Amino acid sequence: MEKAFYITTPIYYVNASPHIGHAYTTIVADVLARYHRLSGSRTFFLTGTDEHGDKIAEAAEKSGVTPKAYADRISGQFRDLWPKLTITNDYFIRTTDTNHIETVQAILSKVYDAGDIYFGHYEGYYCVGCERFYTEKELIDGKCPDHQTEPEFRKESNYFFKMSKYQDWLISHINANPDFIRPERYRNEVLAFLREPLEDLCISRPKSRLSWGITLPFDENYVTYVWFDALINYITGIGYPDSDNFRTFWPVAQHLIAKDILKPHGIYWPTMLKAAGLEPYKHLNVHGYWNVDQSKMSKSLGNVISPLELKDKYGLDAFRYYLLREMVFGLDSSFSEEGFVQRVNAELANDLGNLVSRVTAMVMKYCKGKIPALTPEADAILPDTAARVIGDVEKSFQELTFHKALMSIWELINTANRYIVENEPWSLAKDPANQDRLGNVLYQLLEAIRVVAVLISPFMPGSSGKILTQLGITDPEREDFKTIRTWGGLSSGQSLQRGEALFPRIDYKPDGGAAEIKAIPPPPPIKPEVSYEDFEKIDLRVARILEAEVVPKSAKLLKLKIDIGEERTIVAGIAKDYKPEQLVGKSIVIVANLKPAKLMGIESRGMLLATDTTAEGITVLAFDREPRTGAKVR
Ligand code: ME8
Repeated sequence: MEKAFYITTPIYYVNASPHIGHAYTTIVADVLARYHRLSGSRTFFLTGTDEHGDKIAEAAEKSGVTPKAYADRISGQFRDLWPKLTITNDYFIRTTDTNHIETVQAILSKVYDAGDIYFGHYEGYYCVGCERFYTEKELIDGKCPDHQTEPEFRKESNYFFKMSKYQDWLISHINANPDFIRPERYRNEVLAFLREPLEDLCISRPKSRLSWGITLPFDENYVTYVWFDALINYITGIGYPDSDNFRTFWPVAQHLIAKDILKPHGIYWPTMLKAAGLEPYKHLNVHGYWNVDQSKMSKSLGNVISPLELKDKYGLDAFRYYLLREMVFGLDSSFSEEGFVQRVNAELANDLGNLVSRVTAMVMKYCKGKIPALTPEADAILPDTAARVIGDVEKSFQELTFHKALMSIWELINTANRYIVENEPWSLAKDPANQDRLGNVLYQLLEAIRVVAVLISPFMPGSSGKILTQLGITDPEREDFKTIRTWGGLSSGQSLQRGEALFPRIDYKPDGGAAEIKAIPPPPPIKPEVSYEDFEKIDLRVARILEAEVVPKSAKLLKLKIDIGEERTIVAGIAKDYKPEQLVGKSIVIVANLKPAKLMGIESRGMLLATDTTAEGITVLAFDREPRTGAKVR
């Protein structure tokens, strides 16, 4: 049977312009869709906009336009943004589209006719930002935990969906399908909600208060509650009820969301589907928040970062790479422009960019720009690493551990970079007797680059295409997850097409300026092995910095008073990268049994651990949670 893959993003509210939170979810969906296409699956990727409800009506009123005019404008911003981020959605749905309105009414009629909708009275706390009622228990200090605003108290007669009737079914479905909601922490969160009795869901709003919505098919004085309307987009978008797409894709549906909308997706939606006689979706994939200064990035908090600005400043592929490499899917991440630049310089410009430019330059120089021959006595290291990495990347895609997929790909890149250092093609080139060996080494490197180019293609489609073109591949589209399984796919004799640098190095200036700077040499090769006993001779300890001051007349040195269970003074050459006040209170790691040394007349009893000078300067080793001072580090 043909493999099929269906991925959706949330449909975004049209009350605010897109920021990197929206861009992240949509790029993740795009990476997945591209991967599944490259693996030979029939794929459908849906995104769109959520346009009804109080929130949009309020935003439109503030702007002095009709809700529809307002929705048209912001929906257009989302629709225009996606091609600029090379998003390959198959369809863009709007909840104001006629086919969606008809589908919502059809589902409402079905559930109503089945007796699962009744008329009743409700009062409770409503957060307009979330467009939902909160129980008192869910509020923190009386406020919505997401928007940090006080919800409105509302009393209304309305229609209700008998959600409570499906509580037991939902619990058993989640228990029987451990990866229905993933990662596991969110499955547990939904199960925790379900430990309390589920209330029925209020699914209407009286037109006397809100007219911007889809009229109920059984009472024209009411419009549909925006979540009951919005969730149904996932079936409208693939042609519910009787299209070929619906039959192919609904059984494999996967939704992608952030944790803010876990409850509607984890509870309302599966029970709505059950009541409408439809199968539940296959997976709900939930990610964390992009934070800025510890707070969720959101329009209401006024701390948004624009995806287009970043893309224009640093390039699209660098932006896509950073988002997917930095965030561990499921956990929160902090956005930092400085961190972004560090990754681009170290991982893209240095590791990947230099690999491609060094290898292609050597083929130009030593092989007249033509791909050399692969001889039978080829080394195993690169094909073996490539085969393992391809397997690891595929596994990471199944588990949605995108950062791990990229780390695996970088293992192959770094192995290739080491292979250059170990085999010194420039030395082989000097001896005519070594020409076969030289050709072989360069062929292996070019093949590794071909595999890397295909593996990165879901993440960085533009750069992948450029690399494949540089390798002289005339039809890059034909390369996929199948063609890289055979080592030796490059045709000997084919000419390379050298291009410009893939990822120019960025000189980061916190005031917002960015310029290219000179290349810094790559890190030295790994040193020879040592035994565990030898390693154990070095006593590493957690130290807390008590005081820090500049060493007079020295540009590089700082004098640090530290606590490792006893007080000591150490001197560290980090003054160019750290100000004394940034260090006080920090926990670091020191070598506690290094022979004391005098630096500028001060005795240093120990040495702190930090990176060599890199393009980003020196980075001191620190902890991700507070360790015990003096603890041994191994
Ligand atoms: O909730 N970090 O729309 P919305 C990560 N219309 N992702 C973020 C984010 C952040 N700081 N901020 C937003 C809605 N997102 C409803 C959805 S679906 C039937 C209806 C992303 O515009 C993330 O995907 O508030 C989150 O779930 C979504 O935007 C919320 O978008």
